[in-house]
Amino acid sequence: MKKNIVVMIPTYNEKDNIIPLIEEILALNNQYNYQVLVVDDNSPDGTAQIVKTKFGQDPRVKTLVRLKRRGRGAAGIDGFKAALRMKPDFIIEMDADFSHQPQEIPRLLAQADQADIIIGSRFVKGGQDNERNLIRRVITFFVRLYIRRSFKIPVKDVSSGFRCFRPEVLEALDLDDLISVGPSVVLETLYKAHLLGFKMKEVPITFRDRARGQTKLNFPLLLETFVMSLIIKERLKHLHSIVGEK
Ligand SMILES: Nc1nc2c(ncn2[C@@H]2O[C@H](COP(=O)(O)OP(=O)(O)O)[C@@H](O)[C@H]2O)c(=O)[nH]1
Ligand SMILES: [Mg+2]
Repeated sequence: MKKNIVVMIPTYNEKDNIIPLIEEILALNNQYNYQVLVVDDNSPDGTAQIVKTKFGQDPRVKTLVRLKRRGRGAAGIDGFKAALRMKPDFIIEMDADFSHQPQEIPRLLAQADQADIIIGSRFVKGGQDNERNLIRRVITFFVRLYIRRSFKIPVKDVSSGFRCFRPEVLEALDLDDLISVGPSVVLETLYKAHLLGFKMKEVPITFRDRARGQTKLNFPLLLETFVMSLIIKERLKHLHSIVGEK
């Protein structure tokens, strides 16, 4: 029996990326049954409508349109809940902008039995960060340094949003209890999973510069993410003592 894979993709104004991205995912080798779940925050550029027009009749493509609480984190949390209802064997999350390459999905899945979370990593041997923007690379460098020092998660690419989860992990995270609205969700899920004792494995990926459209990351969002990281650490302290006692 082929395994069912749900690829969950949060989108905001990705009209020029989303159709070719979905097409590449559906064209991947047929060792798995792929379903794509687009989680769109009612993008003004019509991303969700474009997906519905192109794939409305295709049972492999679902669109979740969120009207409230815009944000990468809230979208990801709602997306994971919807993905779990699709009864997958594994759930992949990835960005819509081709920074994460569809053809690398099978490489994550090939390791999926080896750990609870497989992380597409820029910073293990064989991984690459082809982000051209120097400022972005500097930000990533310091974000990683801070998170690795402060949270001590045994992972090199702690801010990677290209990951494969066993459904049991997402269930155990208690998605309703997560507080991230923005990008801090990547850290919140990873940190909580680590504290709950789930095992992680990194697989090298080549991260590419955004192909089309614009990043939604800006200075206020970065600041929000930092403040959220402090709150998340404080909130999960009780789990930390549990892990510490093991
Ligand atoms: N649903 C939703 N998706 C978002 C939001 N902000 C960013 N995204 C998506 O999250 C992914 C990563 O965002 P991006 O802007 O590329 O961030 P960057 O890679 O850190 O520059 C992309 O697929 C975006 O379309 C949001 O507010 N809502
Ligand atoms: Mg991006």
